Amino acid sequence: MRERTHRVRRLAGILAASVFVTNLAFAHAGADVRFQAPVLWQIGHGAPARFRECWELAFGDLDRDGRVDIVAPLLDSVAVYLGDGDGTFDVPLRFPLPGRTDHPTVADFDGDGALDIAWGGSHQVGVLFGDGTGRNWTRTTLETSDDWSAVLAGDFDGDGRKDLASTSIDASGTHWIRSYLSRPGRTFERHSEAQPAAWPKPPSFRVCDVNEDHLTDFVIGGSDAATVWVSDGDGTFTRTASIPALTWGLDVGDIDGDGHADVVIADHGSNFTIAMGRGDGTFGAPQFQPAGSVTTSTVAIGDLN
Ligand SMILES: [Ca+2]
Ligand SMILES: [Ca+2]
Ligand SMILES: [Ca+2]
Ligand SMILES: [Ca+2]
Repeated sequence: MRERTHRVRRLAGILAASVFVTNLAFAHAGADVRFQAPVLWQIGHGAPARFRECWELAFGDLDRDGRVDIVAPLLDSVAVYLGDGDGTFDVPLRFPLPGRTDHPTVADFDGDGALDIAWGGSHQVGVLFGDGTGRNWTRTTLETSDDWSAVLAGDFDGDGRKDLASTSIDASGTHWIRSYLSRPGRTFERHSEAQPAAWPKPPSFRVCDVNEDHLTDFVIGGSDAATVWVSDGDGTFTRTASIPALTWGLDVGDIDGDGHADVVIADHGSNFTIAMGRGDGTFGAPQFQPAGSVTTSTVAIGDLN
């Protein structure tokens, strides 16, 4: 059993972001759902959040003990919080990166059964290959040419092994979708396509198989629409839908139970924008769901009752 120094139960001085640990208490009588008090950690870059700045955590069992662990972005590193299984986490382990990242993602890219961490950021896309302990990582850099990149993980070519894709902006302002299809020996087959569609930095995005062909697709937010990109299977993507909405946050899931993925968008207004999927990569006309008195900036789909 690994040595535990001391547990992180609460880190004071939250600067900009917090997360509700998945230590949830459900009362199953009727629709009465209660949560335990949240545990707070500091993440981000050690500075107050800028306008529309967004950091995201990645989740997975990095040390293969059956307990969920967390990867958090920091200014010049990622922090790995190994879960204790009761809603608490060990002291975070920091692993340096060559620059800033906002959205680390977790998947097994080399197919060895141990989760790896991918990141994109300023002049960098790379992978930290894990050994299944959560404590030892081998860093590989895949891309350095773009001013900024964000990464998505999924099986884009359908061979059963997780691949990497990035959305990026280069020094000339050109937007790119690049893909890195996983190949043996921790190598990647690269594809790059310039795209006319613009998205903010950093965008909101989610991966999902929206056209039900078992190839991972993605939905990405933009300043006037969220666009749906369906995988062609060869490392390229085709835009199949554009859902008009200023997109601060979005999520993809089957919200009406018809088996097809739907999109919900938080537009920083008083409504959520909802587009029902048809299962072929296209979506119906946007509908609007009042959000009450709050301003919508992020959204997550889940079965809460
Ligand atoms: Ca774990
Ligand atoms: Ca791996
Ligand atoms: Ca693959
Ligand atoms: Ca698909």
